[in-house]
Amino acid sequence: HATLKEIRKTPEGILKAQEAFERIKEEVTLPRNILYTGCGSSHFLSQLLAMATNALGGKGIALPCSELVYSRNYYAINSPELIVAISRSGETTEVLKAMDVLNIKKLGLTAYESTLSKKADYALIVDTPEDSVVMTHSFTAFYFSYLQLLRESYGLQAFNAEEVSRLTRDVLKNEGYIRELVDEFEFSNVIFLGSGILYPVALEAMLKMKEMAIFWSEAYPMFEVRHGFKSIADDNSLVVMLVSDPFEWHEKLVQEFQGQGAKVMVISEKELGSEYYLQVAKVDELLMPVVTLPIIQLLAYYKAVKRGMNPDSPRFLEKVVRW
Ligand code: F1P
Repeated sequence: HATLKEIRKTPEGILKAQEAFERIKEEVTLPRNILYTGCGSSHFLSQLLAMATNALGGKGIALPCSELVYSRNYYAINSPELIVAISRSGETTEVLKAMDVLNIKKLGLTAYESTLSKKADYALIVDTPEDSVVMTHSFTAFYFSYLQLLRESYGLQAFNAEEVSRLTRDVLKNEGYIRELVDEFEFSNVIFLGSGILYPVALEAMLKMKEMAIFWSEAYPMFEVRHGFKSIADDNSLVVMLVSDPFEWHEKLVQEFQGQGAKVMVISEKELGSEYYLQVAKVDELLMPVVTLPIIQLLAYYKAVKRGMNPDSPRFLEKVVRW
């Protein structure tokens, strides 16, 4: 499947991301106040980038393109200096429309020379083309490339791309473990949990499950799940916890779900008493999406295969949504 090949290309994608960053860094210095927009996975990426902007001292807000076009009066859009429009294809109708709503500079984040890249004042083109309908390694590469630009713009040292690429290579070594998990435990629903920068990763994981495996999935901010939502978890459920900086609440949450009969998979630097555990290296928190995304993509991929689905071209979905 193209999808699997593309997930496996993540380490190479990080190097392509670095090249794209190096091409644009002399031309563009990002301002402090930035509005991010995209559709589907690209919207979840816009949430990641808005959070990274806030964490690094700027002000970022993220809206799905359709909300920006039709309902922006409901959102606190405080005079942004730049719109960052994200689209793998660069051809999605809504993203092109969203670029016209505010008369400010635009940066297009995309994989191709496209309508989006031509329409934008600046283009960050990350050379990670994909055949699959669903976004995988391009998502991770877009995130990394833009993160480098944010750091450079805000006077911080960019990350070492070679090292980050190596980290993703290590993470991908868990492919066999994930395939075995999916074979061994035939869960009938899955909940992804993450806090801060890992919350949009949980949302993207939820979408990957729905898109690739046509499978019911949920995502919540880590501890918010205890307030009612957890009722759906039972002995048929897999709960995936994406954790940076673990502390005792995380262990208590693992136990709470185990008490309901659910099985928990923890992705973190530390073991927390869960049935399944994937260790990731201790990294800067803003790099956690880079090391966790390949894992949740593989999980959705193997669930799709197990369910006899074709993750390359899922039912009812198209690579580019136009109207
Ligand atoms: C946006 C998008 C994808 C999704 C699906 C439909 O595409 O929503 O995220 O996986 O394929 O399109 P793009 O604007 O990033 O090309």
